[in-house]
Amino acid sequence: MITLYSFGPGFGLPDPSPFVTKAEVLLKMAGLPYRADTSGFNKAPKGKLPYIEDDGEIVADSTFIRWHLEKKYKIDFDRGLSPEQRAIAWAFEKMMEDHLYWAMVHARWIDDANFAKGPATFFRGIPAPVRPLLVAMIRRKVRRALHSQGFGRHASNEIVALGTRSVDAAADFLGTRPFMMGAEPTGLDATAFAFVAGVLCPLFDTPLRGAAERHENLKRYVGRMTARFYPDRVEIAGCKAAA
Ligand SMILES: N[C@@H](CCC(=O)N[C@@H](CS)C(=O)NCC(=O)O)C(=O)O
Repeated sequence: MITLYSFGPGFGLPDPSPFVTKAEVLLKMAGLPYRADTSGFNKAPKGKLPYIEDDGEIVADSTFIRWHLEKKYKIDFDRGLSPEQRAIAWAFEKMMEDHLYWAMVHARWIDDANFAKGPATFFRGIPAPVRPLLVAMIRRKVRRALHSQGFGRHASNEIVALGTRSVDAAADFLGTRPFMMGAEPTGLDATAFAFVAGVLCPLFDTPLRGAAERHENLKRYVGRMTARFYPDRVEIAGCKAAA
């Protein structure tokens, strides 16, 4: 059976990491049995989650996980899409993963109140005497990552403006379709669901959440994906499960 190394449910989301949620939804879409293991972060081959172990083979990174599933299990997550649609799906996926993601990281990790409600809770298990030092060190690492990527050099309102443009683009593209690329879910939906739910997460007070909440179609979309892939959940990110 495939093992998905994850952080485990958090913030009311299937996983605090949109990349882990994406990998989990891909496994659900594929109909492959898997188990989640939350003890793998220290052994993560690229220092990040998710990664999977499949019959002794380790595959790290959500996109490589997707390609592994497609190759090994002869799945085409973009079944029925034209080359042009596949190109659009790839572009939207990477917009969320490599652009919107950083606006999300900024909202969760840099804003003090959001940090206290969210990421700070990851460190609850660390002995109290060393916790403040460790938390400060990891937060500094995230700040440096934001700076290297570039978003961290902008003012907060500029970061929100960039993130909002991506949220609006996703909403405008989805339009009245049930799923991002049409009537049925495709690979992009694993990513879009994970990121839109992450942005809508009611735990965090962020202008970016406000931007997403203005799009009724995005909220219904998260509810639709919840009904399809997390049938035991009544809601995710404040979006009621409904087909
Ligand atoms: N490109 C990777 C990104 C994964 C990623 O950024 N994971 C984050 C959580 S959202 C992580 O594990 N960060 C830990 C760290 O950087 O120390 C993927 O698609 O899987």
